[in-house]
Amino acid sequence: MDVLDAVKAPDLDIDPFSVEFLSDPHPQHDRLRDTAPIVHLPHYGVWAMARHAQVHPALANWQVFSSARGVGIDDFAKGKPWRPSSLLLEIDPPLHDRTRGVMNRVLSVGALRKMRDNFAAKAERLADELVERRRFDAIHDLAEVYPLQVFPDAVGLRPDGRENLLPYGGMVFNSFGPRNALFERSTRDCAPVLDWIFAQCKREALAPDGFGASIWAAVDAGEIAADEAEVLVRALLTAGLDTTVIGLGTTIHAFASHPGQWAALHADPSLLKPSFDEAIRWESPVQTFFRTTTRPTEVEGVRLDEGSKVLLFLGAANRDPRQWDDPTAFDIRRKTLGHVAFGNGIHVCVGQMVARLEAEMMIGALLRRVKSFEIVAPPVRKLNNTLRSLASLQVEVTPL
Ligand code: QZP
Repeated sequence: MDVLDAVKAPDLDIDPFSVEFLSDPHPQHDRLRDTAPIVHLPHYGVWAMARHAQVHPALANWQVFSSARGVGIDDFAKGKPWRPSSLLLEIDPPLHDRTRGVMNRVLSVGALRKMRDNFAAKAERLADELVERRRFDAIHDLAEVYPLQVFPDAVGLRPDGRENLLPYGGMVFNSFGPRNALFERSTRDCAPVLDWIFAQCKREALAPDGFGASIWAAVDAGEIAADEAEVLVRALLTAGLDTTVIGLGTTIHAFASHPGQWAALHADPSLLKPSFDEAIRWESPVQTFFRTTTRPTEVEGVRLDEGSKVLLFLGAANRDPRQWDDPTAFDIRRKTLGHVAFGNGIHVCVGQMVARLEAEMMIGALLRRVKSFEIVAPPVRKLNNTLRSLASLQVEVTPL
């Protein structure tokens, strides 16, 4: 397009990291999507895309929409990242493909097969205990418990200190946003948490049979260096807990607030696995990520300079009425192909098989015991610059 024809992205005077926005993002997502295919947020000097037709292809176009300058609001080209940058998330090919190749193998279906029995046994036991109690907090007593019972063992972490894992994730996901009160509060006393996390990434700290040891085996195979192995173990510890805790919590919230869908799952248990995709489409645990343009580009006639930060609204794309029929409905029979809750393209979630296995085991264990859920107190939200989650969801179950 001729530069004279270039259109200007409309300004939207919103702060997507404010308490107001994060407490109730959906009306703001409508505004973002309905205003234009790409908008400018003058509050931060960044651009934003919230329609599926722009978000999905931008995620696939790493050549232009790069991750290497950070997937948060900070531009690594202009300042030091909050933590040493990731060799997986905050990097592009060719380097990315070498580390990603290792992680693809570490988290492959074959590697997961040997975890399956333990994941199942832990889910059955927890479901027994909770259904026995009738009333419990589906977040505090279930979603925040089950992943911590299975994932750290799968990685090969020592038993003590695991209480540092969720706070660490909370910090990192807040650090993708601006230095607001959410960020400051979660990172205020971070030193002991960071010390523990970094110590667990060392070879000596990891059991010989877990995901962590598999990463270190790639050092012996000459695929990665020792300092790279540490950063990849850190990626597991960052990406593997909060996300699956929220994925489980969201799935239970979806079913508890849509009793007809739980009945539909009872009627057709083959919908168990698809229902997890629908839950994370409906309320995406990871709401946003930034990319940075590697060169001047154009989106629907809008010129972006090289080095533009672009905020991609995954959660809004997953509810775009231009893409989905009745997008606010939680419908486990829906075809969810193309949802971006796990991203899209080369950075698509490498741990998604672990998340899917946890959900299949835990929701399946509940399905065999619970006839219906009743939400007995207003759900309480937990705010984070990147994650959409609940702090509490009090439920009462009716056993089968
Ligand atoms: C976090 C890393 C939802 C994802 C962005 C989670 C995530 C993935 C990778 C890393 C961190 O490589 O450190």
